Amino acid sequence: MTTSPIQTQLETLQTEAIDAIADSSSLDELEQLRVKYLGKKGQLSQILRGMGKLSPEERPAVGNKANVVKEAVQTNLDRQKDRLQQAAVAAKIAAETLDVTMPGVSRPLGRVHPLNGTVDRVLDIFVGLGYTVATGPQIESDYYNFEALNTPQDHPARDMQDTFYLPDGNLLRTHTSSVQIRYMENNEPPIRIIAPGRVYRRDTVDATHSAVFHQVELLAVDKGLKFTDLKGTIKEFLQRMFGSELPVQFRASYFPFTEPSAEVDVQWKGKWLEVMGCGMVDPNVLKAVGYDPEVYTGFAAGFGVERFAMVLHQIDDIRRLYNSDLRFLRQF
Ligand code: 2U9
Repeated sequence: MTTSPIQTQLETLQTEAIDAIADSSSLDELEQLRVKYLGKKGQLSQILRGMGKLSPEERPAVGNKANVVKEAVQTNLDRQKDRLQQAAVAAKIAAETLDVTMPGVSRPLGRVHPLNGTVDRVLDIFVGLGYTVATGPQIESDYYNFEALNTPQDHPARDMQDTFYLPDGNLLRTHTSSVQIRYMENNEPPIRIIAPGRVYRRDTVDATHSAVFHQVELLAVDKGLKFTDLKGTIKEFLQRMFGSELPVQFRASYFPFTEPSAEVDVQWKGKWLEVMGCGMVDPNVLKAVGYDPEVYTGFAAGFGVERFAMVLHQIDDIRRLYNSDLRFLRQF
């Protein structure tokens, strides 16, 4: 029996298809080859369309051959598909491999600034004693910063602290006492509050003065509060802050918003150091917020956070707390 041209075409198709499949490098490419050779409009279908011209005797042999070719191409397609899929998985695994022996990227750990650390400790102590933290605006009116604190326009105490005035007549608060006035206006006694915050004074900057610094002030108002309650609170606070055996002394002083008033010294590294001021809230201050001074008394105290931090950490210049020198800050 002679080989018909169709059989030759089928053999050529098989050889070509198997070579092309072996050379394919992606699943997409492989799918295109399947369509090209075995698809409905593919080469195999086109060749088989020519079978109509064959004699009935020739047809079975050609039909057989066509099936053999189709199966051979399909088997090669399937094998190559498996291979490419495995290669894709292997490539993905290789790309995702994590070398746990590589050195890590070290990220420097931040730390709490000594000023914030000091405020945090102070607030912890007072919150432990039942106080609530209160805050308020840094731009204040004359009323909340001075007038309500028994410091009228012509009061000599206004010369004690020079103030930054704003063009609109408001000012940068010189203490956080304005926070306590606002709090008292909105709350009834008994109150126990602690007001931390930034304050501003027209001071010439030197090793112990800054035009911007931080204060903490405390205020308690209740029936029957006495100077001894103030002394006990302050002493307890200072001993928790500096050490339980710390010697503390109170010296008579003057502030417009407290009467009587005192300054508080602690014995630290062999010397008496002034660390804060305090006193019984002046009846005029209680009146200004609508509290009856015949019914309620109060005590208050205030101190500079920078000064506390400097004493606690033996810092010699207040400016070190502001210039963000990491060699300095890393020590805390
Ligand atoms: C109200 C009534 C009274 C707060 C007080 C001081 C004494 C005091 C200074 C310490 C160093 C400020 O940072 S500093 O310059 N403060 O000596 N402060 S009594 O008295 C108040 C507060 C609020 C309503």
